[in-house]
Amino acid sequence: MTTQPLVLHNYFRSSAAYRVRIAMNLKGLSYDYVPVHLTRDGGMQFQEPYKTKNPQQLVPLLDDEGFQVSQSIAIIEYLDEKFPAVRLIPASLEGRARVRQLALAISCDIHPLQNLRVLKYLTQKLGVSEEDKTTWIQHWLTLGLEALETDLARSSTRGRFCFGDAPTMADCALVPQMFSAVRFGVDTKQYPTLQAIVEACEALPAIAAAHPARQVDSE
Ligand SMILES: N[C@@H](CCC(=O)N[C@@H](CS)C(=O)NCC(=O)O)C(=O)O
Repeated sequence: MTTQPLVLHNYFRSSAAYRVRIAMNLKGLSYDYVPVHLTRDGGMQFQEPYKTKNPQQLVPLLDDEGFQVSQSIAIIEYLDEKFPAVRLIPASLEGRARVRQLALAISCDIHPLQNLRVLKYLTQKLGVSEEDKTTWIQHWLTLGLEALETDLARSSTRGRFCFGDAPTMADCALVPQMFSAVRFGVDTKQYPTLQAIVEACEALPAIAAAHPARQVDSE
């Protein structure tokens, strides 16, 4: 039994943290929300005590009674194994591979290219204009989401959600990525399958409660 509360080092707008909030809410896990403001005072992720906890200087980070783990996908997998009452990773071998495939396509190949530190490097070190930065973001987002749309539209294992009729880790990744797409000016109507899945997700109170606008540090 967990005696101390789970602690999630978090930032309302972080899509990686948003993935974990969705997973924890779906599992009914309460947690202490520790905000790590990514831009204020140069970014709290670069300052103590956070940078010692996570040398990657990225959010999220989960602390479970002193056991600390970063990387949203590793965190969700950890929580899924530790708290199996509500599963976010399917039981079948093929199902597990499929859900990981979708979650990793988003978290490894779409999201990192529009991460704050990458965008700062483009503008501050390489002198890329704000306009070209937006072109960069929209290019990589569109490429990634188009592929996901094609894949999910023809998928025989898609249900109301990315895999079947209950949300999985793939949905935990998709919802924040589509939120970011809207934020960065991508027209998500081009992706009807993805949009329908996101609408099904957002109809669930657990997922709606994880939205950036509903967090304690929301601005
Ligand atoms: N692969 C990591 C990505 C973590 C990540 O990139 N977090 C972003 C927010 S979404 C961050 O902390 N950025 C801070 C920065 O770029 O300085 C995960 O899935 O947890």
